[in-house]
Amino acid sequence: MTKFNHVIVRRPGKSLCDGITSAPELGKPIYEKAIVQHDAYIECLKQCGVEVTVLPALEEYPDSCFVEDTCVITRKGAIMDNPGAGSRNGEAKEMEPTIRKFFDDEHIKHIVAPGTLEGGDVMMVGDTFYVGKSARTNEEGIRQFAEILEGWGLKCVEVPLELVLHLKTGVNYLENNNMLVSGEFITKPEFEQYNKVIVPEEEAYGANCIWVNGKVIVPEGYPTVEQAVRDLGYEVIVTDTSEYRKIDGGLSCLSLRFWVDED
Ligand code: CIR
Repeated sequence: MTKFNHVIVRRPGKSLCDGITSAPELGKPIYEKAIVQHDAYIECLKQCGVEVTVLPALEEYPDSCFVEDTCVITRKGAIMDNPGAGSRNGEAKEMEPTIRKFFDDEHIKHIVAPGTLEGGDVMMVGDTFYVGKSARTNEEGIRQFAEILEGWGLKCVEVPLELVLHLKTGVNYLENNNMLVSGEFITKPEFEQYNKVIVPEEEAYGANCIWVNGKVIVPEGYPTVEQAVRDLGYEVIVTDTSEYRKIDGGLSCLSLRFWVDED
């Protein structure tokens, strides 16, 4: 059964306003508001019973608060990503010393060039890892990822993406066989066996919710999604991520959630 006891986040920097975006019409994030939302996000995570490691901002990387894209953490070890976005590539190296506090050499692997992979393209369902082939994650990155997982007795399933940035932009697993799906993911055969909760197009951003120890954190402003998650029987925590949405960031991107055995 999935359970998390640790979460890593990174504070946004003032450079956040220069983050990559596909939606410039939403305007640039406002740093002061982003900080308030980040504080609230950390509080939500704490309510889920995890220890939160808060890393300092990295001004040279405008998108570095989206730590999910730097690393994939499985129950067998951590895989350092090789982010496909040029301006973000160095973020994985910045994350590695923190990952080393939790995992030894033997339990840290790397995706290396010409392979690229961003954690936003990876969705964990038990011991199966769905990975989106996207503009950020390429075939060679997926090949390396699958090989590492196989060595650990874990499974990789490739999902080709057509429209969205990352896999988890449009599909998120809430445990207990429940999956939030929007857009192109509604009909994908890879997800046929799950109890799919269909997110309406006008609330597509709300498909990016996170399950943390039985509670589900839902972005503020997506009432259909919120109600659907409540109807599934979860305790819901709502938080505002509107400043991050302006640069294509959602709830999952803002943290790395994992379990480590402690003695
Ligand atoms: C980017 O384009 O890389 C950032 N502006 C947003 C990253 C979102 N991360 C994610 O979905 N995992």
